[in-house]
Amino acid sequence: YHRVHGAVPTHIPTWKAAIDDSGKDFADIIYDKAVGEGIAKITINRPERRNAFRPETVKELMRAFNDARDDNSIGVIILTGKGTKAFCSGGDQLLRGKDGYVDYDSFGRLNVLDLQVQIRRLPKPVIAMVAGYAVGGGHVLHMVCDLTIAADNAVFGQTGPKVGSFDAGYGASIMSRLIGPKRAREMWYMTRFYNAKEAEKMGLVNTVVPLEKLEEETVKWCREILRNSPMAIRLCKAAINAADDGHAGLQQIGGDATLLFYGTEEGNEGKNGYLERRKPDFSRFPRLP
Ligand code: S0N
Repeated sequence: YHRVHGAVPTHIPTWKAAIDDSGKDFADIIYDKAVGEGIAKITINRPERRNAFRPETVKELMRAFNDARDDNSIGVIILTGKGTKAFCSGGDQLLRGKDGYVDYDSFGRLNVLDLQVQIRRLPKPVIAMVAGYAVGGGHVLHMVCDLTIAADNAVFGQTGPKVGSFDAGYGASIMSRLIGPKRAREMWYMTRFYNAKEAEKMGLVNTVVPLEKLEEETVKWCREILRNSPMAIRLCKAAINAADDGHAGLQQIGGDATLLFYGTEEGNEGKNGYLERRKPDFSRFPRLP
């Protein structure tokens, strides 16, 4: 294989700041694209709060993910946190009002749930690049990503039952799938923290690398994915999520089937018949076994 494709390059790409079609700058995140590479990188930029998110942070993350989804030059998205101390420490506890997180208006919000769904449904791989703490809602964010590359200083855990919160959605169900129900109960009931090696053993992360190699390794994984068929990867993501995501999972994979069908002669015969005001002729298409 490598004789045909050559070794995967490991150099750090040239990152270029990106914006979405609103034209507005980002304040809580950094959004970059790798020049000529097909990789987008979304960085939570609140290191003074260990990259805790507030509702505005989540809004910006959703804008960036939406842009990366729509940009057909992008094939893989990295989600990370600024600095080496934290990937993300969950919801910003200083902004927790009586009914959720409050910042840009007076309503309490739990909008990180929409972000989780967005990452899960996005038809391109999302890779969590984790240095330092991935805890609370930050831990759930890495779990909903397709892959996690951890630095050797990474720490994983749920704090909810200690600080008066919990994620009984993906935070519970995806964790249970990843590490099994016994371990998931342990993580949630005990609120212990686990180091990178322990997390790897539990199946929470794909690999652990020295902190100084984190970006290099993550980009290498992106490049390796980008060599493969985007449609095959899209279908694999949808298929792996389908059963767990119920009707929404079926809708995603069903939509992908429709997308492929639109590209066939058979699909176009239906459309052409309608536009040409004639009966469609499907007789030449095989009824496959
Ligand atoms: C991350 C920890 C372990 C790091 O410890 P360390 O390195 O000793 O640093 P600290 O001195 O503790 O922190 C440095 C500065 O950063 C601030 N800070 C850290 N985390 C947060 C945070 N989450 N919110 C606000 N500020 C934070 C510190 O206060 C400190 O600031 P200064 O220097 O000014 O004192 C450690 O910091 C830690 O344990 N952090 C808290 C982790 C936590 O409990 N997070 C919240 C967990 N809950 C959620 O995430 C909610 C989940 C959620 O969002 C959700 C889920 C399901 C359904 C809905 C929702 C929803 O609410 O939307």
